[in-house]
Amino acid sequence: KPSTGNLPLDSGHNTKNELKHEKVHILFGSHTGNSESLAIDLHSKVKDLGIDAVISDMASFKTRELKGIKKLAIIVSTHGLGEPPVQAEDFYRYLHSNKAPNLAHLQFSVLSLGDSSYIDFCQTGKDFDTVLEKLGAQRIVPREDCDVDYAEQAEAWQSTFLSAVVQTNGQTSPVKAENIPDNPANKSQYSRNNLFEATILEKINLNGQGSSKETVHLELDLEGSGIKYEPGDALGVYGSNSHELVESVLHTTKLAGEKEVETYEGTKTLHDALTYNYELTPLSRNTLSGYAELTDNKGLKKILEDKIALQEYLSGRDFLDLINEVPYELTSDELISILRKNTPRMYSIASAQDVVDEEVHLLVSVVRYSALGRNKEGHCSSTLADRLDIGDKVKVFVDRNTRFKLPKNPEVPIIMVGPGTGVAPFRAFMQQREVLDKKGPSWLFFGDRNFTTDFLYQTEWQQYLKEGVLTKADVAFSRDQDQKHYVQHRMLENGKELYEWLEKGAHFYVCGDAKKMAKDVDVALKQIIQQQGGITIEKAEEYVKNLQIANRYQADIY
Ligand code: 2AM
Repeated sequence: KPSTGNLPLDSGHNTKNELKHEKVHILFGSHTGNSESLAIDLHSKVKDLGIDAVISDMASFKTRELKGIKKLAIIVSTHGLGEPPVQAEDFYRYLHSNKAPNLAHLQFSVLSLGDSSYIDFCQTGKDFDTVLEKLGAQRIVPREDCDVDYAEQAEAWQSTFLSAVVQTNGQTSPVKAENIPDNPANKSQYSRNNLFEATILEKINLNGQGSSKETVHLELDLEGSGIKYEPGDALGVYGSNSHELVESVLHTTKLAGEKEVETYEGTKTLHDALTYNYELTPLSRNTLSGYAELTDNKGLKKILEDKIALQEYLSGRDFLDLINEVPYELTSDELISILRKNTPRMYSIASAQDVVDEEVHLLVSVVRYSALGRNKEGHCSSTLADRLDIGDKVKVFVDRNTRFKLPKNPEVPIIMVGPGTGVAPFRAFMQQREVLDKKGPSWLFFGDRNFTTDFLYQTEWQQYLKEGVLTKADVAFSRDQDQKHYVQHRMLENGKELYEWLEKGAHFYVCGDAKKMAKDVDVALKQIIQQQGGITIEKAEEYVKNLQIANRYQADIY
């Protein structure tokens, strides 16, 4: 049975309560647990209004129940690549299949979470919204598409949804939604709504000289913040734009940096607003579309109509490229109105508090490339690498990930696949297990380009192996020989043993690149199960599906 965390699931058969209102059903499809915590919050708010409510994750929801549901709230996140979270896959497919029922009796609204730096922003939420309407259901309040910093928008949607629920029941008491709860175990005053400024204690480039990569290990001080996190959680970090990029934008737009502008954080100079409050890189779809409207440029509008052309256009471009290519005299207010609000980047935490106490460690891959004749860099990774030093402060918050967690029982075996920065949460896992007397076996698959320069945390893994905290480690250095060696090749070579671990109840974790690596690892896993289990590929897929449902296959991929 799928786990719903610590959530007491309402049976839906509560006949003792004679409520005159229609019951509200809340369905969530969570990727990292944000949709889940918003759903839990909505559930309690509906109940506070004296209205019966049922909450369920999409994976364990029985679709035949749809017939009896009158009011439905869907809270769902979109995977970075525009796909539904694993938890939502089956329900998503069902609604889009020819088995989907007529839903004329149903009123609904969708709250979707996503990241607007991806082209398929909130696609899963949009799809649910469209398909429910197509099946005859009526929208009670419009869908809300939330960006990474979702708190405000989610609160606004919740408030309108609750008002509508009350009104459609013939009751008109005003409804006020309070703040979205943060981590319930976290008694800290700091949250994504009240950022903590952490001091950088340590900063080391882990790659050796001559490496083609730059991967920075950071230690941040949380002292006095009361902030708590668990292995598997991520840290939201706010970056800034480089002085050169801001100056170039000011130069091209011929706007004065000293001019005062109204930002979402009050009045600031344009220079500061462009440095700290808005994003200039990468170019976002919304910024492009805002600029296309302002300039009324036919070429840009055409690009925006075609997904492939858009993807290609946005790739490697930043705002400076755009204003150089399509000149237009922007006012400072226009400029600010089309730029993306500074949005945090999420980094998987690389430490456990049982070991590092009031610190948090991160592993950050520094993004640098050259495109359209200029050197470019990642907004946040270059802030951490170039613009902040030991002793400087950076704004952070903990982003809980309830869907990437060590097994509750520390004796359960774990298999960890984490090439590149994907290894970060596994360092946290090992720290967490290091302090325990009894612990189960653990197996790490790590990969990177070159052994001599890119073996991240090499001595720590060796120490963990020696101490028996880590049972096995297999590494794949892709560029030390002519042929590519990847983590999935190491998995396949060890197929027999890996399958034995799974059969013994091991949890399987994968962290890192979503576009290729995690997909290839998934294919390898299925192949191993098929071969070693002597079953068909369909049965192997079912085996993997069951691992997912049992929360024994967890992915933190980006
Ligand atoms: P490459 O850069 O030589 O292709 C961490 O980035 C490591 O993951 C690198 O060794 C990188 O290899 C490797 N990698 C790239 N694509 C991968 C894939 N599809 N599956 C597994 N590892 C991959």
